[in-house]
Amino acid sequence: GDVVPNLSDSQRTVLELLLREGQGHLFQHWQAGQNEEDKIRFLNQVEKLNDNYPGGLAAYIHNARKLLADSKAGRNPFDGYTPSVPTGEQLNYGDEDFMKFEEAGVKEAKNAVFVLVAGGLGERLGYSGIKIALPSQITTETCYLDLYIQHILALQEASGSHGSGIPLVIMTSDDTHSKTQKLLEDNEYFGMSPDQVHLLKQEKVACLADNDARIALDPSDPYLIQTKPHGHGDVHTVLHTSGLLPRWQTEGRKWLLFFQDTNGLLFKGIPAALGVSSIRDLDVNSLAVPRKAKEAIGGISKLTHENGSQMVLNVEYNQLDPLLRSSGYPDGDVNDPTTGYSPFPGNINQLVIKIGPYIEELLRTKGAIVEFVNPKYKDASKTSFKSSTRLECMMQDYPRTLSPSAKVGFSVLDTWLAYAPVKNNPEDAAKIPEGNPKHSPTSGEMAIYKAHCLMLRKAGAQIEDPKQEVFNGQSVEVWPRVIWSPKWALTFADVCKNLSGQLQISQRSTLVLNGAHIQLEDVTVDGTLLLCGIPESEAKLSNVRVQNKGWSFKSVDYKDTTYPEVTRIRGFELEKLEQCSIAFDQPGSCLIQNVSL
Ligand code: UGB
Repeated sequence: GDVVPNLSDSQRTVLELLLREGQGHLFQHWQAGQNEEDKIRFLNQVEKLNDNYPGGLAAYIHNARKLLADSKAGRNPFDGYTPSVPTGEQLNYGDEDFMKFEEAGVKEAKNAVFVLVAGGLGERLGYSGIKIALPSQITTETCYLDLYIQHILALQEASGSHGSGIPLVIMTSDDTHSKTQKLLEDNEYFGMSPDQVHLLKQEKVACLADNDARIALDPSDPYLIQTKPHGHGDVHTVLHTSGLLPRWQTEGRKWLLFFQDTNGLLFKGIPAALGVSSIRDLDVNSLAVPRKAKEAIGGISKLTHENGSQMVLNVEYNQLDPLLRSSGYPDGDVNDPTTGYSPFPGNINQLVIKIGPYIEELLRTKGAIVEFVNPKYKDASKTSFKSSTRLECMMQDYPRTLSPSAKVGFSVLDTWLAYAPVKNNPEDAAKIPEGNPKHSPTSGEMAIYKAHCLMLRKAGAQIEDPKQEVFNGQSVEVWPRVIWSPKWALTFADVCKNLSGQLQISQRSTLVLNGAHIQLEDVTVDGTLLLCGIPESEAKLSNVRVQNKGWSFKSVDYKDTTYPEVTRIRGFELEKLEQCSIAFDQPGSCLIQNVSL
């Protein structure tokens, strides 16, 4: 009473809670009559931490004690389970089944809600801004958030979405919230209506100083609890508490599509994956790609318990190797020599979840998700930590608590089509052995060109082979720089519909297609061709040959600080020498034929 007079009831409640939970050390330095404002600030923070965790701070401390004890004893969450390779839907780009799934997925998109987790800072990338503001590629400089919104708007249009359009949720954190808000406002929400976009902020959780889950104070402020991010699993908690889920269900929405911040190819697999969820009526459908052993993506595994129960689940990359070693695979996480890939499909954290069962499950769990702890111990006695730790959670762990009757599946897509994340800084990427994915801004950009070229090839176009070049110490394939907006094509059927005769593109070329109705019939590009059209225009190029000096990449060393950070991390800039640019900016049809430009 003397040390902290005049407390509100809620402040007193959390103070008593901490004392009850063995956290008296937090108050040891408190003196009567001193630092009154700091004490109130501290208790306000405690109230917030208590409100933001399902079950409050007491539950957090109890969960932490249990997980820390398990970690000290070397118990892992999958003890008693044996992993095996599960079977899922294998999707082959452009074949009949793929096209059937894509068609169903586009129709179903009107019943979808998209959820982007973008609370991470991307420390591994070493970029000081928010990752969704980075250009996905520099030919059109479309940033990731713009790219995602363009796709959602194109799906909205193609599916005949009703009412207020397809909602987009963006989970932010204190690290990313205001910059995300500003990016949206500065760009008029990239064409979305502001009420379509919901920013939900995740809060950090208290750090823990030892195995008794004693909460850590911030080293620079004795009246502040040190906090750290709780992980992307918070997305389920923030959705549960937002009150938005029942509203969407009432509006007839059926699917939630979760996705991550920097994958320039992620929407290439979404129509087919949504089609799989809808046709197979899956409660959970995870997108996957073939995985290289030790790649920093989880492995989708079938886990069979000693008691016979089974679940299909992501096993995170740091847990897969020890789990395999302890269950009869002495070599751990290694490639199958016949395929050169890990036998476990790689989780790319794009999840399609059916909204009805999701709401029921979150009501049952109060939005909580299975957690883990990863303390860095000082020594083998595991009695003290090098630095404070905290509980974490992952969004792909959602199926962990589902009943065995839930329909949990996954869909495997080609990596070239669906997965090109940007996570690693140039120095780390350059150290990754040849043949393994770099996951850098350099590789992420090149993958977008390659995907478009391979899709065109699949549709019958003649695309010259790529050239091998080195940027920022990474050897990459440079394909012709083909970019199209989702208005031009969302599916393989759209690509085929827009092409007739022969399309030929040389390696040094750039082709940008930005418009809903642009037909190419017998077109040859050797240089740069930029085509854009308003929605009311119907354009066709027939028997057209384009030749000019084009655009090329000039190498930039990441250490060269005369360049902006965004250029340095990808390792090249664009030299625009010459181009042919045509804008179809009048309503009605326009035919350009039998010319060399
Ligand atoms: N994120 C948040 O929104 N909040 C957080 O607190 C943390 C992250 P990382 P990670 O496909 O590439 C995941 O750090 O965790 C957002 C999967 O676990 O890029 O190493 C963040 O903004 C792994 O199984 O990824 O690995 C970003 O959008 C595999 O699927 C997203 O969460 C791998 O991603 C992912 O954060 C992958």
